[in-house]
Amino acid sequence: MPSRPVSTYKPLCQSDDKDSLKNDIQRHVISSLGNDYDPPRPYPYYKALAYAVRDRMVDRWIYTQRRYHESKAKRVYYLSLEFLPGRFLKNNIYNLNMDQCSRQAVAEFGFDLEDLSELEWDAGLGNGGLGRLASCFLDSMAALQIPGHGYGIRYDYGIFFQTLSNGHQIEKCDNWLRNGNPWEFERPENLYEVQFGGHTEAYQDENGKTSFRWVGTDNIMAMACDTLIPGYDNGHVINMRLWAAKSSREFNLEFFNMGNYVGAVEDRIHSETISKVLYPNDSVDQGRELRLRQQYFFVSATFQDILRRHKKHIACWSEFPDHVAVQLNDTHPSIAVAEFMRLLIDQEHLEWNEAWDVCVRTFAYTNHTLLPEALETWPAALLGRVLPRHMEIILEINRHFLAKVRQHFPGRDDLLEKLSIIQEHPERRVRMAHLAIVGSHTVNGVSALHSRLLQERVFPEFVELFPGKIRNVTNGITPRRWLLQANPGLAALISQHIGTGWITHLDEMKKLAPMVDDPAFREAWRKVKKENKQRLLRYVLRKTGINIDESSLFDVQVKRIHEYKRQLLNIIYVISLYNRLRKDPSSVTVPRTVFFGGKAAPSYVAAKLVIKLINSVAEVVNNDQSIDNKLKIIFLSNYCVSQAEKIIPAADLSEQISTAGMEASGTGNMKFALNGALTIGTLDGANVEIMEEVGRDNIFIFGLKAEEVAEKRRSGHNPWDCYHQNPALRETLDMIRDNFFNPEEPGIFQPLLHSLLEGGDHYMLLADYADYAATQEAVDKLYLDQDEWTRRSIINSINMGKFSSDRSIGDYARDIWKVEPLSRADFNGNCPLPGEDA
Ligand code: 26W
Repeated sequence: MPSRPVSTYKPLCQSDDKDSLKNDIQRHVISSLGNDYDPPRPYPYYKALAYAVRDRMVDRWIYTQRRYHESKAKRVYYLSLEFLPGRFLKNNIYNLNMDQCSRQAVAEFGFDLEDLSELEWDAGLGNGGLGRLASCFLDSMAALQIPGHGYGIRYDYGIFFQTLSNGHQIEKCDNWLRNGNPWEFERPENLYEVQFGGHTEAYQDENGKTSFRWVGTDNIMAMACDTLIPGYDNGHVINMRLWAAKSSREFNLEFFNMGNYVGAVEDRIHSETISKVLYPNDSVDQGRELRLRQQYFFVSATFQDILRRHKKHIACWSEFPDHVAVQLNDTHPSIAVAEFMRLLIDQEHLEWNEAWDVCVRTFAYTNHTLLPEALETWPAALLGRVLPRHMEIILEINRHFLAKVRQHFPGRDDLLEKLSIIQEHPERRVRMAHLAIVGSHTVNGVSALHSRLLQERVFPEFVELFPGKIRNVTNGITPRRWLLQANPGLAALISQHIGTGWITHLDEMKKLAPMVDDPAFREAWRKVKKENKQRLLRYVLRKTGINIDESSLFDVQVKRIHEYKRQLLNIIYVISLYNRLRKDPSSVTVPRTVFFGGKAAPSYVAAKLVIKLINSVAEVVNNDQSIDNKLKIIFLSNYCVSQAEKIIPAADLSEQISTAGMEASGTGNMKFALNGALTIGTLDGANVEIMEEVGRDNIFIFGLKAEEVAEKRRSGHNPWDCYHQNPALRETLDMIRDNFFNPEEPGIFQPLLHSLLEGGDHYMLLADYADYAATQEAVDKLYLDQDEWTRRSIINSINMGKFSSDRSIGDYARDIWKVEPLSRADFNGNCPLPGEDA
């Protein structure tokens, strides 16, 4: 197709004023939704508004595409099995600067934008931090005008919907597409074919060279579903392209012609299962065949799409990495290394070394975890069966790699085994992290501490072999969703004093530093927090029927439930607080509401038991009239992005209490601090850098450091010593043992106690308990001094500049991708004049 110059693009040019928006909404109610516009009903009006907003993005997107094309800018492809965008409506409205006119438009139909927005189902296509990070990164790429694309899978069912039954987690399927999805464009007319299974065969090509082909495969089609991601007030719109599996037409036809109609339909259903469901594990790899198929399905479709876009514009393959950077979000898409080699060698007929050079210069890989059980490996037999040609290529990559290892470390056969992409015992498996490291030019961890531990503990020999390859890019969060949108009161207060520059330059929040000493400003800051707490309180009342005291300290731990995140440490402390209250209500000076939220992987028995324990304790504590309403425990079911937006702005205290050395970064920690919560946390992940930014005096740090945890594990830690030395801890553990909270189901919490006392307390809960409890008392003490608390709250919030995902994306763009932002587009809702040069 001939290229279409920017200058000839004629936008449809819907204007963003209220009246044209109203017009479009009613038009969509009629012609897109087939409804009567009168009387206005909320759901069709929500959807019609979404369509009207989408209309305004499409113009800008096409325009952005043309600018990429014309400028021949280098592009970034962010490959991720997970994206966790949450709701789109308000986000898109804010980013397009349509806030005012949208509110007015819907108000004139009798609606409130907040209420309409609640009708949208969260897009929950991710498990937790890694998926949400991917979505924050897309927002920042769009904000910074970086030519970027997100690629992933359009799961029919996202992360499960969590309900509680008698305090136990119950998983329900998240049928998020049930009412359709007004944001996406499905593209059934453009499909790519993805191969599976079959076998490889050698043949002589026309020059007599031995080549390989992959034949006899089962094929599945990939259909693109595009969701547009607008930058903040800049006319730049990027695309998140998610693949949905479709049955291959030919294959069906064959069955059909054989008269096997039902067989054909069954086969179709079978093919389409590939993109049915997101795997709900956020750390332990279950090694299921369908998961491998998902990974390859999405990688194959993505590379066909990338090559289609770039092939015709490059003179030779060696310049491909000057046009394309591919970022692998964890090892989940790392089969891409083998796939790209296959395409270059089998289809493009490059020599091995030439292809390898192109491949390594194209990829970079982000590691998100130090947990050994989370490092993906695939049984060689399985990989060989599902992707036989890739298995051959991986073995060849490994042969070349091990030759390099031998050369570098002569006589060190132990290292060959350690570094090999293939693990031999107890079963032959492919180590995807090794494949990703070897196949990339850069590997990064996600916080300073995590990157250092990666270098020192997990991959020291790789550091020696590839000096400078393993680096750090500290994570970040988008201030558009996590402050502007989630906390409009605070955003308005900030803008009132320093203008709106902070929205795209979060460092500018520092301009508020002099205001810390202004009592009126502190008062205004407190007022916003109070209103946010009232908003959350109303939500909790609606959802649980529980009344909470708005003046109590809102103490919050929301994140996936995992032993290393230590929700158990938190609830054990809460029980000890309860015990103090039972003995003497006046001994506790600060009333607290302790919030928990988070999902446990369905097969993670210990994590599910922690949920049950929290709920059992809540049941007893919340119904105990003797404690003067000084303690409430709230487990909010189905924690998700939209719920986080309600909880985080209302928090006083942010619990970031993982065992040091185990949380790669954390990003919730950043969201809370940005919204003025004080952190109680260990020196883990990005907490370390948060402390550096806000100052040691403005954060509650406790517990063992990463090195001390390692040392204690080596030298042996005796949990019984902690038990015997701390009467409050002992009392608490005894109550759990004696079924105080679960008289109806005696013994159910024994496994938790066992892992603490008999199982060696791997996560150092008991080792850190005393310091945690003492630090919680320091929290209470400070909370009594509301003025000082507010001062520190402000200091936290205004020093979060480093944790904007704009900074993270800026680092990636400059240091890893080597891409330049496009200059600011002229297209800002206004049509460029014909012939005008953008
Ligand atoms: C194979 C199953 C699986 C699925 C997801 C294994 C591992 C994962 C992710 C690595 C889990 C995850 O979300 N990790 C989190 O990534 C965040 C973004 O970098 C970090 O802030 C968190 O500390 C890290 O736990």
